[in-house]
Amino acid sequence: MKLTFRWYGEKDSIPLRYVSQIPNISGVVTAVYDVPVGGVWTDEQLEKLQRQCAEHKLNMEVIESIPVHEDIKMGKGKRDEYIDNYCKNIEVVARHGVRCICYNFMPVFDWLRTDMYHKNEDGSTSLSYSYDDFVKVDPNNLHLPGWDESYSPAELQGLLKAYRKISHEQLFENLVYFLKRVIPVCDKMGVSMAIHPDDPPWDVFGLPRIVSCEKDLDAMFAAVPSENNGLTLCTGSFGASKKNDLVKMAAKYTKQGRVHFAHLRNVLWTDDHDSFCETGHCSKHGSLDMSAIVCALVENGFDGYVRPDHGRNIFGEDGKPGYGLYDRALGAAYINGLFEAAEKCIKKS
Ligand code: DNO
Repeated sequence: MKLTFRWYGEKDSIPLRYVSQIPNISGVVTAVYDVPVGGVWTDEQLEKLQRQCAEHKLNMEVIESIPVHEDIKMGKGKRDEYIDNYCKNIEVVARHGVRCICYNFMPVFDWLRTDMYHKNEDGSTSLSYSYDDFVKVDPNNLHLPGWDESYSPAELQGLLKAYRKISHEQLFENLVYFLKRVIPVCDKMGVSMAIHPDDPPWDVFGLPRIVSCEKDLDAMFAAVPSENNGLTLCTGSFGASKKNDLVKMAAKYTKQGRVHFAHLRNVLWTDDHDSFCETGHCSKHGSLDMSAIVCALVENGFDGYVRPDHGRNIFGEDGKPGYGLYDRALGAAYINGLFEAAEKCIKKS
């Protein structure tokens, strides 16, 4: 595995000189943040990012994300133009050493939580999702933590309305349409697409979601068979649903050569509905068996990129929720330990 760490560019409160001190780190996962969704990234922007990373002996082989324009997801008029731009972006990042692109196909909302500062007993805070709080949210008057600033209320209502006409089947067709155009470019450039699962993995506000479980992934891989049509195995996203068996999924999709990137984090299911809280990375603290997941990756020959995903805010840090330094660095150390143990045990046997 190649250990990486997400870096939000120059605006990130965590400098690259700190990232480079994480044991066994190989590179950063980053993106161009100042081009609107659907726009084209430039060689200069990529060169600059690559140079900044190289100054700290970090590579830049993973982009998270090149976002997909809503017109592509909705199959609207300008989608071909936006797909052309997407293909240009694949080419430009590939020219600068990128080998893996993480993206998602969730309508309107990417990840969704009801609390960004859930207080844990030990005084740390983490992201959480409470079913009881979620059902109280009025979709006509949305105020969601972390999302209020992303769209104006009118834009949001417009989007929600437009999606009412789009079924799961239609959204899936639009995904396949997109992949049939971009995957050949990836094949040519030697880059993999790694779709990020729905987070959480179920429909929200009546919006269809189509990357939530094995059945969804099987359909997607069958429709576009190239191995460059792959997956970001985000344990915390899939793992928020009790129906997903992460150990089985890790084994199955690694064996198929589909897992190009893994986001490793743990979640604790907190009730019989779908509530969950993000915890420290160790198996003991959450509902997922992180060690068994890593074993499944290693046993099946995983050699992709890994990053510690969302950490809590600990040690008094007031970091971007999910993306502080300390708990993600502890997560990285834990992940290193799990991989070393699994790799050595497997070699011995
Ligand atoms: C949340 C992240 C996601 C992810 C996108 C990829 O912290 O895991 O926002 O970057 O879904 O497109």
